[in-house]
Amino acid sequence: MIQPETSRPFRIVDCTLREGEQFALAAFTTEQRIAIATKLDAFGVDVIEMTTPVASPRAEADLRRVVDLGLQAEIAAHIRCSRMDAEVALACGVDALHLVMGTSPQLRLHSHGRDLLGILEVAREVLPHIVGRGASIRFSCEDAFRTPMRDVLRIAQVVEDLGVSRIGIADTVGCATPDEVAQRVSVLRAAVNCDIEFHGHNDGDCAVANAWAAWRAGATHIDVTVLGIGERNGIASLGGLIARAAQSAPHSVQRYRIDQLLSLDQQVARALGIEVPFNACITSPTAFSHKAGMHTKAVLAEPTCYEALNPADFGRTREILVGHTLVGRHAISERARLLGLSLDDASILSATRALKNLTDSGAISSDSVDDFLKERAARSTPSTLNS
Ligand code: HCA
Ligand code: CU
Repeated sequence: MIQPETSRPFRIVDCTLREGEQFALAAFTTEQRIAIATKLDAFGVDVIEMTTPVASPRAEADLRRVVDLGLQAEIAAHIRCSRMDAEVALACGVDALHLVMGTSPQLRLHSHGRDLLGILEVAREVLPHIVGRGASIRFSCEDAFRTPMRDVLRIAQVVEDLGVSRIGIADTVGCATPDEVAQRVSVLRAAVNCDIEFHGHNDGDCAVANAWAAWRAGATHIDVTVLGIGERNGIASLGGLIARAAQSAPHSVQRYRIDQLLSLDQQVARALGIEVPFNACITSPTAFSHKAGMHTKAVLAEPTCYEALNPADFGRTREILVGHTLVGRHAISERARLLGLSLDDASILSATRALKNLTDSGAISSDSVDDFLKERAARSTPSTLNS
């Protein structure tokens, strides 16, 4: 059952340097990894998950480098449920081990080839050697939403008894809906005492909604990446989670430097060689741009008419677009006022009409609109007053 909004905070597990590295366009250098980790830490994410150190020599070296930065955030290594992987990660000095094991019929068959008892056997074999070694342990059920819930519960109870501090439930293929997530997380919540982490892919465009449903149903930790990058079309984005939370539970974002989201998104976009996507929450270039006359009229009177988020909270500014055919007279009047031009109501109306005609065949820049308005103002001012 969905619980009401809660004052319980969520913790952000940022996976940009793990899941994000599995994005088709990602190939971060050591310097980029360090810069991204440092920036994530300044933003205030609670956990920074990094690629397994057994992936490559540089993955191991960079994990050590990031651990040695001594950041506030916990540094976690994402590893298979394997003693060997865990030993390498522990030797790097990580704060946490994030173990993952496929649990769905598909992954049992085609990934590790073990049935439920086999999965439990591996957990029983590995966990006693790594619990109590100075790193917290999270055990995640990969593809949990295509795994029978009774199996998820069985695994969760066994690994909790073996001493893990958090259980992960992953929507690996992005098939879950918010209702299903709420349902599964609340059942899991009732069955275990340890923390619960949700990791959700975006194949069905529900990643942020699912993450939100997970938190409301009792998850303590939410996985995100900067810009939502990851395998295929990625997972919940940090900006999306913050945008959701800032509206539905504003208290929960107070611990994060939300004014740094824009530069964080821009930094990762640069490292990927892309622009911040046009539809990114909060940080897209047009996230606070208003265009149609009906919108701009109301926003100029009262911004909350068409803004659920205050751009100033994120260090952003509102933009009223004027160089297009949907422009309205209130937007033109405001533009004239900002330019210090005195145009009466009739002049504003005729300038708006003229602009609409002018831009019907294509938008023009705001600077061109300014020139246009200045010219109209000069024309409507008697020349004797100009001298
Ligand atoms: C992967 C799969 C994973 C793991 C998530 C987790 C997923 O290892 O690439 O560790 O909770 O989506 O299931 O990202
Ligand atoms: Cu994933």
